[in-house]
Amino acid sequence: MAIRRDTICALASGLPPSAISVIRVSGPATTEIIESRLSVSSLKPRHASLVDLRSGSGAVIDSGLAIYMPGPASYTGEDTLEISLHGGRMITELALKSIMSAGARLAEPGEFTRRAFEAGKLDLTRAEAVADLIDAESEAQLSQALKQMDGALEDLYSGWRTDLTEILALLEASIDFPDEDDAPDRVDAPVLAKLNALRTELTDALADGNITERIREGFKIAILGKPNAGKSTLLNQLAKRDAAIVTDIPGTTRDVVEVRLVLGGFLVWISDTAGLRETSDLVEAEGVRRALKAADEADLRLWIHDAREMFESDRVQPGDLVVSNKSDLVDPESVSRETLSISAKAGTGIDLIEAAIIERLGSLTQNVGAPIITRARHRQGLERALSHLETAIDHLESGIGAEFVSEDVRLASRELGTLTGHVDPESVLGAVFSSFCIGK
Ligand SMILES: Nc1nc2c(ncn2[C@@H]2O[C@H](COP(=O)(O)OP(=O)(O)O)[C@@H](O)[C@H]2O)c(=O)[nH]1
Ligand SMILES: [Mg+2]
Repeated sequence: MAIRRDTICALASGLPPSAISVIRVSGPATTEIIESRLSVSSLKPRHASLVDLRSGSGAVIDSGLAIYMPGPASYTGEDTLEISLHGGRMITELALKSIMSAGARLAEPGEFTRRAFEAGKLDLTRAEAVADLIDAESEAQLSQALKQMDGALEDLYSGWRTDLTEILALLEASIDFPDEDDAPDRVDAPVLAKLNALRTELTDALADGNITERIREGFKIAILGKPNAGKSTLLNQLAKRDAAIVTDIPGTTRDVVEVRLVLGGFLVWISDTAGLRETSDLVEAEGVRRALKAADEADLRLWIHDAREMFESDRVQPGDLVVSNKSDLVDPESVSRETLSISAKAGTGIDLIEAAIIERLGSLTQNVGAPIITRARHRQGLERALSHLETAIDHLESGIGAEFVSEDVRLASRELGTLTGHVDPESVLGAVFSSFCIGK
C-alpha cells in the first residue's frame, strides 16, 4: 500500500464554541510540529503535558494539554498528537492555521480511520463500525456497532473466506495431481459438501429479514387509513411537535411526511401518509400511490380508523397495529378491548401505541444475535459471493473441470475479501470513508 508522506490535522471534537477543542495531528511531520509550535521541544510519549501552542510568529494562541503518541502504537499507526485547547472559535481557527503552516494539511472526512485501516489496525467492517458508533442515536444501534467494532462481521466474513481457501486447496490438488481415474471422485464429494454447507450459511445470513440493517438505519413505520381518521394528529402526538398539517378537510395530507424518533431504544422513521380513498384529484391520487408504497416498504403499519366506523382493509399484514381513534366521540363501553383505543386529539392512549410499537420491534429483533449484515454494501457483496458459489456447485455437478470450479470459488472469495477490505480496497475505500466526519 502506498506510503503517505503528508501530515493531516483536524478538529476532532464538536464545533466550537465548546468547553474544549481537541485537535488531532497524524503523520511524519508531527514531531516537527511539536518542536516548532509547542512550548516544549519534545513530549514524553503517552503522557499529558501542559503546553502553550504558538503561531508561526511565536505568539501564544492558548495553553492546553498535549499528548504525543508515536507510531506504530497509535490509532493511525503514525506519529500522532492530540491537543486539547479551550473550545473557542478563534482559538480553534488559529490553532489549526498554526499547525498547517508548520507542515500539515486539513484531513478529509474519515482520513484518520482510513490511515488506521491502511496501517492494518482495523478491517473495513470495523472502520464502518467506528462511523456507526459516532452516528448511533439509539441503544440498539450502539450495541450493534460495538459488536461490529469487536469484529463480529470481520470474523464471520473472514471465516467464510478461510473455508473457501480450504476448498481451493482441495481443488488445486486435483488439478496439480490428476489421477486419471479416481481423482475427480475423490475430490468432488468433499468439495461439494463444503460448498453446499457454505451456500446454506450464506443463504441463511441473507434471509435475516434485513433486521440488523434496520437497527442501523431505523425501522420504517407507516401510519395508514382513510382521510380524516386522525393520522396526522397521531403523527404529531408521537413526534411531540406539529410535523404534519392537521385540518378537518379530507385529503389534506398529500405527500409522505416522515419523522425520526427513538422509541424503546430503537431508531424509527414514522411516516404519515395521504388518506386511502378513490379520488379524481391528480395530486391526491399521487399521494395515495405514495401511501401504498410506504405501506409496502414499512416494517410495521399502524391502521387508524374513526371509532364511529367499522375498520376494514385487505392490506393489513400480520403484526400490524389497528388503532381506533376519536375515542372521545364514542361511548367507552362500545369500544372493543381488543383494539388500541385512543384519542389523538386529546392525546390519550398515545403511550399504549408507543408500547405496542416497542413490543412489536422487540419481537422483530428478539432472535438477532451477533450482527451479520449491517449495510447494503455487505448484503450486495454476500449476494455476489453466493451467486459465484452457486455457479461453482453447478459447474462441479456438471463435471466441467476443477479449473472452472476453482475460478468460481476464487471469485466468491474475492467478494468476501472486498467486504473486509483485504482484497481490492481502492475500489471501496472512497465510498466507505466519505460518509465519515472530519477528524475521525
Ligand atoms: N374528536 C376528535 N377529533 C380528532 C381526533 N383526532 C383527529 N381529530 C380531528 O379529525 C380531523 C382530521 O384529522 P387529521 O389528523 O388531519 O386526519 P388525517 O386526514 O387522517 O391525517 C381534524 O379536524 C382533527 O382535529 C380525535 O381523537 N378526536
Ligand atoms: Mg393527514
